[in-house]
Amino acid sequence: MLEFKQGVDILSAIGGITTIGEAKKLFEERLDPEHLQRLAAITNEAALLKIANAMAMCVPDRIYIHTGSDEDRDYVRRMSLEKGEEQSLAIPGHTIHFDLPEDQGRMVDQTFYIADPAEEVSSLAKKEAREVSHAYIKEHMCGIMRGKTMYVGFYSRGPVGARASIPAIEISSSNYVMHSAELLYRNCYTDFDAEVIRRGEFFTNVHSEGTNRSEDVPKARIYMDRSWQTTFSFFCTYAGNTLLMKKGNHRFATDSAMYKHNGEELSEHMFITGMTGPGGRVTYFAGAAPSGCGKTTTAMVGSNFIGDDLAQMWIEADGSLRAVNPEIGIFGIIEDVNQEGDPYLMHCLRRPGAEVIFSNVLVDPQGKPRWTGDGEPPPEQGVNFKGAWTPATAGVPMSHPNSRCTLTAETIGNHNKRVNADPKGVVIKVITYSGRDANTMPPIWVAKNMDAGVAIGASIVSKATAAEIGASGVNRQPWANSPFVAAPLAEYLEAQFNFYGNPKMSQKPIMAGLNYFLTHEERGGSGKGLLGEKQDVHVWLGWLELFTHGEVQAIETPIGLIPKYEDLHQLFTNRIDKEYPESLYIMQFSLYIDNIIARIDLQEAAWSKEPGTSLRLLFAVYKEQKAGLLALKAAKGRIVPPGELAA
Ligand code: OXD
Ligand code: MN
Repeated sequence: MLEFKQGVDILSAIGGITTIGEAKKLFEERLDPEHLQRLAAITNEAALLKIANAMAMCVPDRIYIHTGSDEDRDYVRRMSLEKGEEQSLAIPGHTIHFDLPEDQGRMVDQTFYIADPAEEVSSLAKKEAREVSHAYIKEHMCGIMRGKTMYVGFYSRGPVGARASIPAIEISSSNYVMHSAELLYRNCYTDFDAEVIRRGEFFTNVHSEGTNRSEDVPKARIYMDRSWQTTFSFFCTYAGNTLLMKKGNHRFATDSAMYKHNGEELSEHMFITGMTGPGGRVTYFAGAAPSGCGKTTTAMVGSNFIGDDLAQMWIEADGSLRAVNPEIGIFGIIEDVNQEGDPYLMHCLRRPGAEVIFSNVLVDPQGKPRWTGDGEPPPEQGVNFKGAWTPATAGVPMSHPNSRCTLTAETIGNHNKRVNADPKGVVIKVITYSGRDANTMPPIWVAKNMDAGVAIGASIVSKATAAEIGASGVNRQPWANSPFVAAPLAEYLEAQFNFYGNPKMSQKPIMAGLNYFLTHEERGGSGKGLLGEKQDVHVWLGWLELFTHGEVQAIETPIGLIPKYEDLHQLFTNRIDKEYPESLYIMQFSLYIDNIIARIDLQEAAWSKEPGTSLRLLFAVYKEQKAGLLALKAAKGRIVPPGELAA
C-alpha cells in the first residue's frame, strides 16, 4: 500500500519555498515581465510551489514558460539547433540528436524509487531510502541550471477531460527534451488548472542535462518520488531517462490506478490501435509488449492507429472498457523499420512533411539518416553516436540498436487524430500480451476467461533488448509493465484481477497472448530464423478481430483457444496476399507441452515468492492448465499438433 504525501517532500525541502507568498516573490524577482505574465495564467498553488522550488533548487539564469503556441514551439526548436542539442538534416523539419555513448537506453542501475522506511517496492525494482536520495539530489541538482534557461511546460497525459487523463508539469534545461515533449504530449497550458481540479492530482518532472559529459554519466540518476509524484533526472539526455512525463509518470499513473482507483482503472504499457473488419467496423485493441519487442510495428498494422506505448484505461458507466492514449506522438525504436514492414512510418521518415527528431542513428555526408535494417545498401561513411563511422569501424554498429525516431502521430498516415483527441476514449474489445519467446507459446492463444487472461499478462517472459542498458538473458516481464510498476507485484496482480473481474465491466474484452518470435530451430526446423514475417501480424490481429465478433471458431487447448488452419489461410490470402502452408501452421501451433509446463513451473516458483492473497486466483489458473497439459501429454505425447487437438 502506498501512502501519498508521506516523508520529506524533497523538492520543497531543497528549494525551501513553503508559502505561495514566497513563491510569488521569487517569480517577480526572477521572471521577466513576459514570462511572469504567462505564469499568471496558472493559479494552482501546489503547481506554483513546485515550479518555485525547482527554480530555487536549480538556479537557472532565465525562465521560459512554454504556452504551446506555434511561436513557443518554434523558439524551443530553434534554440535546440542553436545550442547544438540537435542538428538539421537534409529533409526540412528533420533533425538529429545524439545522446552520449553511455546514455543510449534506460539506465536501470541508476534509476530508483525514493522510498520511505516501511514502503515496499516490486521485487523487480530498485529503491533508495528517502534521506539518501535527498542528499544526492541536493548535492547534484542545486545550481545545476546556472548559465541555462529553465523551460516549464504544462501537459495533459491524455485528452483533456478524459476520466483517466492526468496533468503533468515538465521542467527541463534541455531544448531537445522540451522539443520532444511538444511532439509527444498535449500542451494544456490553458486547461491545466481545471484539469488538476478535475483529476485531483498532477505530476511534476525536473530534469537537467547538467554538464552533459561522458565522465559525469556515472553520477546520473533517475529518481521517482512516488509519494510526492515528482521525478528528478540529471546528467543524462536519453529521452527514456529524461522526458519523465513518459515512463516516470507512467509509473505514477500506475500508482494512481492501483491506490486511488483500484478496480476501476489500469495504466498499461500498451499500444492502442483499431483494426477494420468486415463491413468496415473498427475494433480497438490494446496490447502490451516489453520495450523493443515490436509494439510500435503491431500498433501500425491497425487501420486506426492511436498510440504505440501507453494506455490509460477505465471502466465506463455503460460497462465498457475504455482507453485513452496519454501521448500524441511516438518515440519509436527505428532499427529494422523499413518500407516493407512499416510503410506509414517510412513515409514520414523519408519524405518532407513530418517534423522528426532522429536520435542515435547514423547521418551520411548528404544529411540522410541511416539505420540498421532500413532496407537500403549500407553507406560508405557517416557520423553516428560514437563519431565518424565507416563499415570498417570495428565493434560499432552503424546505428545504436536503441536509436529512435520522435514524431507526432498525426503525421502518420493511419493515425486517427479525431479518436485520439476524444475524451470518451475508445472501447477496447481485445487485449494482447507478448514477449520475445523463441520456443514456447504459439503465435496466438486466447484466454478462456478473465482470470486466465490476467494469468497471460502475469506470465510474460522476454529476451532482454537494447532499450535497457546492461540487460541480458530471458527475464520475467509481467504485463510487459514490470519496469514501470513500483508496487509489490502481488498488489499489482490483485489490481489486475479487480479490474477485469469487476462486475461493472459488463462488456468484457477478449484477452490473448501473441508471440512473433518462435524460431525454426526451436520448432523442429533448422536455423535461428523466425517462423514468420513482420507482415503476418496483420493476420494475427485480423483473426482476433473476427474471433471477437464470433465470426471464426477456435480449437480448445489446455492453455486457451487457438485458430484453425483454414481461417488463417484465408486471412493470409485476403489481408496480405501470402501463401500460408499447413506445414508452417503445424510448426507454429503445435503444443510443445514440456516447454509450456516448464514455463508454468518457473512462473509458479517466481510468483510464490511474492506474498499476497491474489496469488490464489493465479495459481488456480496454472493448476488447471498444468493438469490439462499433463493429461494431453499422456494421451498424445510431448508435441501435439493442432490437428490432434481438434479431434
Ligand atoms: C520506451 C521503452 O521507450 O519502453 O517506450 O523503453
Ligand atoms: Mn515503452
